[in-house]
Amino acid sequence: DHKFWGTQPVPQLGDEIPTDDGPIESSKLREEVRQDPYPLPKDFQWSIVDLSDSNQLKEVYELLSLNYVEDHDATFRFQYTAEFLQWALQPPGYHKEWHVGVRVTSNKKLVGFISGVPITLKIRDHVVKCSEINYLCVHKKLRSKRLAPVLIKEVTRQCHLKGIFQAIYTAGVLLPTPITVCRYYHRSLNVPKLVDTKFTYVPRNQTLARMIRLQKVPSSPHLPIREMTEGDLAQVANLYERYMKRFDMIPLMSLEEIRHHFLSGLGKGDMVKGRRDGQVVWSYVVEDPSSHKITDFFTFYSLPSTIINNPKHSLLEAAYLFYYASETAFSGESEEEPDNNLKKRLTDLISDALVVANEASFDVFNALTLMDNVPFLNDLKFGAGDGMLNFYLYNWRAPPLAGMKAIGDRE
Ligand code: YNC
Ligand code: MG
Repeated sequence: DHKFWGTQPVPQLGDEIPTDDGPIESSKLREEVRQDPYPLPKDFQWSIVDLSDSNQLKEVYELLSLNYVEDHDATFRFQYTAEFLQWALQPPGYHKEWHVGVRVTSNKKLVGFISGVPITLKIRDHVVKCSEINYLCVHKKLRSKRLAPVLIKEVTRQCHLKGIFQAIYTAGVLLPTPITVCRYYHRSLNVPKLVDTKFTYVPRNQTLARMIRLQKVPSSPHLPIREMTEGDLAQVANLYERYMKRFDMIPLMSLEEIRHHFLSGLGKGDMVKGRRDGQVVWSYVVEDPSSHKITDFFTFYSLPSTIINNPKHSLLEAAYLFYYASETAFSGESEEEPDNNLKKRLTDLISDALVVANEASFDVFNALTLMDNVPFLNDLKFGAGDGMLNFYLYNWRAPPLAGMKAIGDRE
């Protein structure tokens, strides 16, 4: 039983499966929204965090790097970088009021955080202005004191004050009630390190040498890929928009948003070991050599994890598949399921993403069972992980989405 979630406008466990889409409760006028912050337990205070201030950015980075999501047996913990957090939390139209912190009143130490960013979702036939909620975190010493519900209610109030009444969020934990669920898949790049850190293991009847040989990534790409540039954006935005029509729940992105997600966060300076200093996102296009038309693109981002208590390695360098698209989707017979041509093309395209990630010294490449991923995951030697990612909508009732027909996100 969910003392908090039972009070919220989300589909409750055991409710009938909805047959149509729409809000659960209606929007309020600005003056009907609660004007004062929710009360915190004594000794704590609210604090809007200004992420343009490098000191405050560092405080969020430190809170998360010590207290954020760990895997089930506490071997790995996400270590979002400061550059990543700026990229993820300051997209076009962001509101600093949606970066909500909790501090200890006496010494001002940051001990709690939750964030929202604006996102326009298309959910089947509905276009819904939402917030995307992420980075909910309470310091390990303050767990199980019901601080999380207060953080959630406060960020909800801040969204309401900006006229936003729906949200999307993801979590590994099961809450009332997912709209879809995806599994994480992992493609090993640095096999010896993944074995050393127990991310993966050498199965019986297998040797490390054989595993390394089997997982070897080609040294050059199949397709004529190059880094995406500013001049590609109009074509990339157009291809993104048309390709994403294949799926039931997608973010609609303006040119500005495309630019932010794919071309900010490229880092500065020269390439060292396949990356620039502070690089968060990798974006590549395939340009047709004769027509100069952009026919495909892929993007992935860097999200390292701390390796907890390992004598030899302290950081797992993981790349996560983000968005991609291919014109091949429009030349086949079916516009829905990936036909064989599209499946072949995506296999080549994402195989090239593996080449780039390997050159950039990533240890592992991760992807979820969404979009058109499932058909190429096996061919490209991804293995099923034990992590699941549940997708949730706040204050939006909708029939469940078919597996993999949902968007990606940055968890
Ligand atoms: C979670 N991840 O069920 P009930 S994901 C939502 N998301 O409530 P307490 C969660 N709710 O069941 P603790 C949740 N985890 O009694 C727990 N809950 O109704 C619920 N971990 O609160 C839980 N980050 O304060 C229960 O728990 C209630 O001290 C218990 O704090 C929880 O960012 C947490 O995994 C997660 O830092 C903060 O464990 C803490 O344990 C922690 O006693 C490590 O809380 C980091 C971690 C979560 C990552 C994420 C998405 C968050 C979405 C929040 C919901 C947004 C709703 C939409 C709002 C905007 C609306 C508009 C418009
Ligand atoms: Mg708590």
